[in-house]
Amino acid sequence: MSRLVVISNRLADPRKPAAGGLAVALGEALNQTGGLWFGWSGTVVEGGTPGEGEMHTRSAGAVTLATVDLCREDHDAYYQGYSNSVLWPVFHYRLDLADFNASYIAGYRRVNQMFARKLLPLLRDDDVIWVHDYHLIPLAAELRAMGCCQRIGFFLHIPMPPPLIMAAIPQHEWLMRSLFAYDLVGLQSEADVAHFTRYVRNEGSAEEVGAQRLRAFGATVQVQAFPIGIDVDEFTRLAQAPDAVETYENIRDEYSRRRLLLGIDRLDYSKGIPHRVRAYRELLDRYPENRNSATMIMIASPSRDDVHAYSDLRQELEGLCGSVNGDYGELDWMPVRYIHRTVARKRVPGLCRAAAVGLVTPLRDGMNLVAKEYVVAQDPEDPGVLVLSRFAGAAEQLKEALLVNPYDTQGTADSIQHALQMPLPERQARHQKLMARIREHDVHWWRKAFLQALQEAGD
Ligand code: ADQ
Repeated sequence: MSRLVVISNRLADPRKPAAGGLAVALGEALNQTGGLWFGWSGTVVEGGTPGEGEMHTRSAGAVTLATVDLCREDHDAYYQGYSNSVLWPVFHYRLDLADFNASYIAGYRRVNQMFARKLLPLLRDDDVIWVHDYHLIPLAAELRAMGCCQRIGFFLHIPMPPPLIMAAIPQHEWLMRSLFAYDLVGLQSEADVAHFTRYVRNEGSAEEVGAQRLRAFGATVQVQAFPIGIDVDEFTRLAQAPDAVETYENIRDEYSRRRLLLGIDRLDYSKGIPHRVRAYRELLDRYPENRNSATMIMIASPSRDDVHAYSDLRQELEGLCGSVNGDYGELDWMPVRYIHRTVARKRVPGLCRAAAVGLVTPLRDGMNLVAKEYVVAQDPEDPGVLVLSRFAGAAEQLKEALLVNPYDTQGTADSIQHALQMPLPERQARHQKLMARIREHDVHWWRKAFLQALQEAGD
C-alpha cells in the first residue's frame, strides 16, 4: 500500500480526541500506512527571512508530523493576506470584504514554493499526496515544477464560487490553472462542481474527456463532489460520555421552563450570526408566545481577530444581542445568551441535545459540520429540529431539515416558529432520515471515497 502524505495549513495531533473528527479521520488514514503530515507549525518568527522557515519533525505514533515556521512577512501576506482577506471572502461571495492588496500574492506564492521545496526531499516515489484547502491551491503546480510525479489530490473545504465572482480575483486564471496540476480535485457539493465546470468551460475552453474528467489549460483533471461528514461513532461516544451527559442535565435543569435555540460557530461573517439574531428578534416580535419562554444560546469561538472584518463583526453582534436583551428581556429572562468562546468539544453534544432547535444559518458555507453534529446528538425518541441555511453545502444532503434563506428575516423567523411547533411524529420521522444520510456519508466514507478516486484518477 502506498504511503499517504497529507498537507494542510495547520496540523493536529491525531491521537488527541480534542482534535475533532477530521483530524482523527486523517490520522487514522495516516496511521494505516505510516504516513507523513506536513504544514505550517503555527509559529511566526519576527524578523525572519521571507521564503525561509525552520522545519521541525516529530512522531505521533506511526505518523511523522513535519512543520515549518513562517516569518512575519510571509505570515501576513500568505495567511492573513491572500488566504484570509482574498480567497476566504471571495469564495464565500463577499467581494465587499475582500482586500485585493497587490503585495499579498507574492507572499502566497513564496510560501507555497517554500512548502514544496521543504516537502520534496521527504517524499518517496510511491507516495500518494493529499493537499487540503485554499491556502495551498498552487502547491501541486510548484511540486510538479520541481519534478514531483506522484499522484496528488486536492480537497477544497470551502465553496467554489460561480465564475463571475471568481473572476473578481486578479489572479483567478492562474489559480484555476494551478488546480490542473492535481490528478483529482474534490469539492464539497454538486453546486461547487457545477461552478468549477462552468468556469473552465468559459475561461479555459474545457472539454469533458470522460466521466468527471475535464481537459483545459493543456492538462486533464478529475473533479468530483465528496461531501465531508463527521465521525458519527466518535460523536455518539462523546454524547454518551459523562461530560456530555452532565452538560445536558445542567442545561436542561437550568432552562427547565424554556425552549432552547442553539447556534455554535466560529465567529465568522460567513456564518450569518447577525442575521440569526435579527430572525430571532422577528420571532419574538411576530410570535409573542415565545417571549419569556424561548432562549437563544449563541456560542461563537474567537477567530482571526487580527483581520478587520472580524472585529467589526464582533462589535455588530454585541450591539444586536444587547438590543434584543434590552428591548425584550425581563428580570428573570434574558432572551439571548451570547458567549464569545470555544466550548470544550466534550460539552458540544450535551449542548446540542438540550436544544429544541439547532440554528445553522450561514450565508455561505462549504459544508458545515455543526449541522450534522446537532442531528447526531439528538435523542431519537424526542429529537430537536434543525433549521438549516440553503446556502450551506450540507443543505444538498440534509433535505429533511427546515431549509431557510438567512437573508429573509421573516421567513427564517417563520421556520423557527414551525420548528418550535413541530409535532413529535414529524420530528422523529425527519430525524430518522437525516441520521441515515449522515451515517451513510460519514467522515470515514469521505476519506475512503476520496483516496479511492485518487488511486484510480488517470488510470
Ligand atoms: P469551519 O468553517 O471551521 O470549517 P464547521 O464545518 O462548522 O466550520 O466546523 C466547525 C467545527 O468546530 C465543528 O466540529 C464544531 O463543533 C466546532 N466548533 C465551532 N464553533 C465552536 C465553538 N464555539 N466551540 C466549540 N466548538 C466549536 C471549514 C469550512 C466548512 C466545512 C469544514 C470541514 O468552512 O464549511 O464544513 O471546514 O470541511
